[in-house]
Amino acid sequence: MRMLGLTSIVLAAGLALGAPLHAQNSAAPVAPAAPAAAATPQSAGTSGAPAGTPATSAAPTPAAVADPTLDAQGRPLTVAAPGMGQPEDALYGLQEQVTPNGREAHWFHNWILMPLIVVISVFVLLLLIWVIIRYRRAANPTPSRTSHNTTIEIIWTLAPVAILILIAIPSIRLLAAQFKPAPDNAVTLKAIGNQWFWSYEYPDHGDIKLTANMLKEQTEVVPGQRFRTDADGPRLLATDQRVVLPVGVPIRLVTTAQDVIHSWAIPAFWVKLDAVPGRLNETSFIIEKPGVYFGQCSELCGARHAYMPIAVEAVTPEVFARWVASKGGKMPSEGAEPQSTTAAGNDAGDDTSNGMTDEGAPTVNATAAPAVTNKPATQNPAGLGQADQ
Ligand SMILES: [Cu+2]
Repeated sequence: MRMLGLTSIVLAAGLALGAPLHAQNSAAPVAPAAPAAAATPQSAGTSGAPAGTPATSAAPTPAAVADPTLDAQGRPLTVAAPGMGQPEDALYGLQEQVTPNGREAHWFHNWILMPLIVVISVFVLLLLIWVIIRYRRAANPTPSRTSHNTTIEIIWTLAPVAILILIAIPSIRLLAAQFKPAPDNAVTLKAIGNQWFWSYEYPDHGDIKLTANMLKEQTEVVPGQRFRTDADGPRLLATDQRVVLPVGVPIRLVTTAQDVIHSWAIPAFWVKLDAVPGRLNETSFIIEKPGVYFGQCSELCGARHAYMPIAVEAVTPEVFARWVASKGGKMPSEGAEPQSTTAAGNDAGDDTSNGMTDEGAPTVNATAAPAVTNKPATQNPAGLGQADQ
């Protein structure tokens, strides 16, 4: 019985390790009814820009193609929908998953781990209650002097082992799937953590660089500056620029950081990947549904850790191609070479080097390259960074 109790403790500990996802779901704020701000200019600092020009912070040239994700005023066309890709009021369990790995993990949690934990916990509880009642001093004045029973000892050793092996099979399969290298036709997104915002690069799509800062509330900005509306997303999760990715296409996510360790996490994608200075971490996923998905930095990284959200807009590959064009980039197929040969010597085992560094330099310490600092944080007070370091 002790072994069984131990097993349930181990399982419970495993569940607790998975708890940050829950915590993130429930701790993230729910969007309050923000004042409608349809008439407010959305692009701070670009008042002179013609209508239709997206308020990009890092676009190298004025784009001839209009950004298909923004309207003429620069507001996002795809409105963040409650119940999809964002925390929900009173949501019990995980967010709806929109990647194959996420769906499998969700199934694993709901149909293997939770039932198993419940059954074992209830079984151990019933045994305890039975022992407490049946063998109390009043009911059992002369206790048995039995100290060994080989049969029961073999059972309570082997049963937990069998249970753990049964869990290990789907668990290791899922673990392997999460770190399976992306295929050659994957879209590479490089996410760079900074104190305290995310910047992004699309190394396979020309020189596209984005900087995403959290959108502040209307009461927190000076008149004329862009602030969050419900169309942008929930409070503390909406960003001034969304990461645009195609659906149905493998995404190769590469993370690194500029200063301290951050973590790029989107609960609906089942993705949480640390962004470590001087290192490149990689994972891959396929988004199955168009929509807007939100996440947060998930590694305690300093004073404004809670204010560096992640917003991803998943669009069809056609819209993605137009978005790339609007940012002055180009699809890999438009280039002189196919994507799989853009980086010299690039192959499946070496694909983190694909575009990560300029001259095919080793990927180690790639963040030392100044190219990462495409733009300072526009909304973070300058003094905070120094004070915290
Ligand atoms: Cu961070």
